[in-house]
Amino acid sequence: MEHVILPNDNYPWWQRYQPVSYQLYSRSGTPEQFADMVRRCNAVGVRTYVDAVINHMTGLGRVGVSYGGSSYNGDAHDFPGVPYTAEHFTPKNLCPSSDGNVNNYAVEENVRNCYLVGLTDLYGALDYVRNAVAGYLNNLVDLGVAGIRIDAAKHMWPADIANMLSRVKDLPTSHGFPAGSKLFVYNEVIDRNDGAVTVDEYYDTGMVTEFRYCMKLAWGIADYGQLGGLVDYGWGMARDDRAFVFVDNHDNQRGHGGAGDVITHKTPREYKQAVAYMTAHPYGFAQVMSSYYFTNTDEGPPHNADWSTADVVINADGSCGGGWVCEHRWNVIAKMVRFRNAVAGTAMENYWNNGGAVAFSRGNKGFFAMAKGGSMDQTLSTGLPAGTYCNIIDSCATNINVGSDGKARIQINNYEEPIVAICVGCTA
Ligand code: QV4
Ligand code: CA
Repeated sequence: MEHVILPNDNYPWWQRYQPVSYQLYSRSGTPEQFADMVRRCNAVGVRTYVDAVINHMTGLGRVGVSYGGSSYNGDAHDFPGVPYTAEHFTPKNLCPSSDGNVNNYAVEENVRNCYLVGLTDLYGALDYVRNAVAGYLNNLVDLGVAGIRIDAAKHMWPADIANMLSRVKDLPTSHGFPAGSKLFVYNEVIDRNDGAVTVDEYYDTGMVTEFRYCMKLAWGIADYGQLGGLVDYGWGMARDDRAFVFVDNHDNQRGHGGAGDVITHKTPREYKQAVAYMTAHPYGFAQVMSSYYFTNTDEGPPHNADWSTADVVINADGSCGGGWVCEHRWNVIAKMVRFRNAVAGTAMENYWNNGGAVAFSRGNKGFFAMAKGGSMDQTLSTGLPAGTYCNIIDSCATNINVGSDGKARIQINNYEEPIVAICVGCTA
């Protein structure tokens, strides 16, 4: 959507999180360009998920004109592009904080009724606001968008979100969705057992981000002995069919929300192990991060001379250039996504972990092993039917023979990509 433009801060990435209107003009282009992208992606089976910022509009003090021509004035709470005026923002008397900002995560009303870092907070209880947000979401649905991330859902009342979503129509069959398909929704709730708002409050409005998973996985990659405790319900982690998991995201990879104890592309060897373990493991719905390189944590994506977002450069070997990291194209990560799809619906079995290497099967469809130091040699139960399988990670350069007892000798000798993944029906 239209958002603030901040030339004095060199157009930081986070300017997109200060909405001006729901017109689809942004740093990335025009409504026509967006619609065209979604249409072309749907045609080849690639779905689009939109980061929907619906808790607030711009920060206080922000004044200007956005990409589509809509003006904005944060202090006056005036956003004619929607339009929203002062009456559509959370009444001051509902916010129990001295400066009007979110400053006490132990109090629910403080988290949800106050201004998150000075961002003008929409009053989601109003029919007018619910309708305006639903209008935005329905426009996305009409264009063929498959799902949304609800930004700052932790700062919204679950009942308000539920009401907004109840006004959203089914996904259009004209874009290839089966009749009756609903918008896929995941709620951004940073719950690290550190406040009044918990992930389970959002089970009725979709999936929820599970930030404890990022920490647990980072600890597990540092010390494989801890990997067995990755999913810790005793610690409040979201139930399996609601957990939205990831190794890192755009905030915690650069010290913003939920940062600390997170592995990122900056340590590629560890990162590949973390993504491999996440994708091999059945817990939750997994998201693969794709980044751009940065030195300054405010710095926006690679850009053209006019600061518009630069195209992604694809090198001859399929990797990215021009400042784009493209983790999703890294060999291990792309291959492990194939593994996850091949074993979907199966349980984790035959779990084995000696502190330096870990292995498990996924039902009778796949088997995964990973060695922290780069090598292992163990005979293990694979859960698979007897036969010869090939390691998809090294593009089938090595074979693994599973005997009639379901066991196989698992050897790893690869420092950079110390992983074996075999699955029924998987080839190079
Ligand atoms: C400044 C001062 C405030 C002051 C305000 C008054 O810091 O004290 O009250 O001015 O005018 C930017 C600046 C921030 C500035 C604010 C408002 O960094 O300094 O406040 O704008 O002008 C992203 C960035 C933020 C950025 C925001 C809006 O991370 O730095 O703030 O975009 O541009 C919590 C939440 C969680 C949130 C996380 C970051 O529970 O929901 O913090 N995560 C999501 C997104 C995140 C985004 C937002 C929410 C806001 O993932 O990227 O914040 O939409 O954990
Ligand atoms: Ca709010």
